[in-house]
Amino acid sequence: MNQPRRVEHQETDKGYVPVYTTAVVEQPWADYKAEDHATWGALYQRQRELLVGRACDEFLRAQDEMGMTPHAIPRFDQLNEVLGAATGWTLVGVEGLLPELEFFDHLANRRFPVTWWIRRPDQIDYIAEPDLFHDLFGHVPLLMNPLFADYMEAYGRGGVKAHGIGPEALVNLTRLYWYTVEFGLINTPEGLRIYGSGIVSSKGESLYSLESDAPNRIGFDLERVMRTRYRIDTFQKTYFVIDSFAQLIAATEPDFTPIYARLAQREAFAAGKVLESDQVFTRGSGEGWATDADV
Ligand code: HBI
Ligand code: FE
Repeated sequence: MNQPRRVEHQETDKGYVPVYTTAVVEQPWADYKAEDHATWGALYQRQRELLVGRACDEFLRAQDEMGMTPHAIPRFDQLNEVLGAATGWTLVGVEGLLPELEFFDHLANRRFPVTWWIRRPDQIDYIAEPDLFHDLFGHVPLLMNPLFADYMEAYGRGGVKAHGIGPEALVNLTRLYWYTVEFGLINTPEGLRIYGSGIVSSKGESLYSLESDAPNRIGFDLERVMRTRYRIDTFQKTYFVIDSFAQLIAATEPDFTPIYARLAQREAFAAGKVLESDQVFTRGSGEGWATDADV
């Protein structure tokens, strides 16, 4: 098959206009340039140094178990052997962001879509859209963890159902993904640790999420999270903290239909709001927060 070429996304003030393609593509491993492998290696090295003592042990251990190294971009087919044996998950190559239903359907079938291209060297510190580094370094390792692997499948199944219920249900469910899979923290006897992919794949947010005084850090509560708005172009104003991956599984056990009905009657919360009922680990100073309205 002819090798996919990266679709150049038009840059906008929001960073990018997502290319919502649904095609599954082979990883063009032989086509990666030395520059691509060097970008992977630089990002891998830097994040692994940063994440010792910051990422949860399950993440770091899983990444090593998968045989990921800074020496070259990992091969999806090799990772799929290890991942398949561990939890039955498979990586599939994609062009970029998928329409939500396609994305949910992959997760519901234990397929994780991984962007096949990696950012350019000049984007090493920030890229708005998920590239190979965000997906492969950030999302894939925890799929080795049986509990998290179950959560991701349950999330996909829930997403397919939410898509059938309507757009408001989807918004609520997308917030759950955002504040757990992408930007979640976990409490451990040694203190708060990172498990969210959006954090572990970002140098700035790996530091900010644990060490800045600006954000709130609040105990995870399913409906509280599903009512909390977020922005995609700044660090989080609030991080939600789980006690364990088992807690995530337990939270997604019930049928969400009555929850969506309840939430439809209630207003959403601004991203930086702290509620009386919140289990507050740290109340943020709000320093440096964008003042314009939250989404
Ligand atoms: N597509 N490839 C890809 N990766 C994602 O993480 C992703 C997506 N499409 C939609 C999406 N995430 C979010 O809307 C989730 O909250 C569903
Ligand atoms: Fe992501």
